[in-house]
Amino acid sequence: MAGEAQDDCLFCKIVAGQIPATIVRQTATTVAFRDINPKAPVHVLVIPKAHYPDAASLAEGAPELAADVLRETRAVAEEEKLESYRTVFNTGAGAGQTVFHAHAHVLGGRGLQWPPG
Ligand code: D5M
Repeated sequence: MAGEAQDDCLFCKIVAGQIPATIVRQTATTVAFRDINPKAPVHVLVIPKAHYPDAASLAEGAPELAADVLRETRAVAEEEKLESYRTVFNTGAGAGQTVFHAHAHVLGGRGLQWPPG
C-alpha cells in the first residue's frame, strides 16, 4: 500500500531507528538528517516518514506530505543559517537518484554553480 514502510529501504530503516543517522530535525511526518556523503558544507536530507519511492509518487499520492517535506527544507535552511541554498529532488536513476525513498537534498554553505551537472 502507498506510504507503507518497506523492509528493504535504507531510509525506512533510518525512520525506524534501525540504522544510525545524524538527525537534525524531526516532525510528526518528516525526518531531516545529514547526508553521509556531503557535497557541500551543509548537506541535509529531508524525507517523509512514509515510504514513497520518489518525489513524483509523493507529490501524486500525498501532496500534503510533500508540502511538509518542502516546509522542512526551509526550516533546515533557517536552522543552519543558510542565506541561500539549493533544494534538489533527484527523480529517477537517470537524474542520479540512488535511494528510492523520496528525499529533498538541502545544500548550502558554499557557492553553487548553475546548471548542475
Ligand atoms: O541521494 C541519496 C543520498 O543519500 C546520497 O547523497 C547519499 C545519502 N545516503 C545514503 N546512505 C545514507 C545514510 N545511511 N545516511 C545518510 N545519508 C545517506 P540520491 O538523490 O538518491 O542520489
